[in-house]
Amino acid sequence: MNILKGEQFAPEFLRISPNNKIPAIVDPDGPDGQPISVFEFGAILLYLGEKTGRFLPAGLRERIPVLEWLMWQMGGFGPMPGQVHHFRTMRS
Ligand SMILES: N[C@@H](CCC(=O)N[C@@H](CS)C(=O)NCC(=O)O)C(=O)O
Repeated sequence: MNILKGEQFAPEFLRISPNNKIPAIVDPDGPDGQPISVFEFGAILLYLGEKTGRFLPAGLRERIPVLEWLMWQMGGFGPMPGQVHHFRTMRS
């Protein structure tokens, strides 16, 4: 997916990622053995953590710090370099 060429707006990609953003994944071995697509960083990480049983502790006390840092990444840090990239690209 080359976002500099606008490939994120292709209809087949929008079916996977309706907000035309990467990352997005397709897991051919989703729930019940059926394929599933997931978009948004946080949703992808939660999905993979749930599916593999790794990096997302079952206990609430252990899970909370993982969720705290995930939310920090999604709402605090993540958007900043994303916007820098977007506006630097748009400027030129
Ligand atoms: N909220 C999204 C943001 C992802 C994002 O900003 N992706 C950028 C690249 S870093 C993108 O795909 N931009 C393409 C566009 O906006 O057309 C997430 O966390 O997954």
